[in-house]
Amino acid sequence: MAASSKIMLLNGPNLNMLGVREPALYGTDTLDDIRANCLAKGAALGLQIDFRQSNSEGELVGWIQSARGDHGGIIINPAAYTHTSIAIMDALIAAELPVIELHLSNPLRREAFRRHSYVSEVARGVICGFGGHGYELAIDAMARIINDAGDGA
Ligand code: CA2
Repeated sequence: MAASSKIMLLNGPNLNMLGVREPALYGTDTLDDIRANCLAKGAALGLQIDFRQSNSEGELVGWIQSARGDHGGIIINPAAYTHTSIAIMDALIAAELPVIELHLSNPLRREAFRRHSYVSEVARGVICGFGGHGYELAIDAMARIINDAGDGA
């Protein structure tokens, strides 16, 4: 499959707990449910979704580095690293790929410490507040970005 049709979809710390704890904030879907929806959405759009989750900042940085030249774009829900990780921001810059930042909740409606995102500074756009459906919206948006780039736009 061509590099541009492979999308790295990364999930940060504690998102493996989805559906098990805090359903009022993050919904009742498990990460496996979301993964299945993403793979189906990607297949419908001719995209391969490389869906991963890690609780480790270093592992996320390594995956971002490996996407360069091998994937067409990065969709990332960095979870709490959104608000703390210059390392993830730097890796995203170095990847030289379109980045979409994604959140289940709307961090701007929550505590003040969630109002700053290092990732937003390097993302093409941000999708937040739509629960698990946001993942499908992000894949749609990335498909449009990749198709437009192929058109020479
Ligand atoms: O809304 C989002 O997607 C967040 O990225 C979720 C992060 C939070 O730190 C961000 O500000 C917004 C937290 C993820 C924790 O996920 C859990 C899931 C179930 C139970 C406990 C935590």
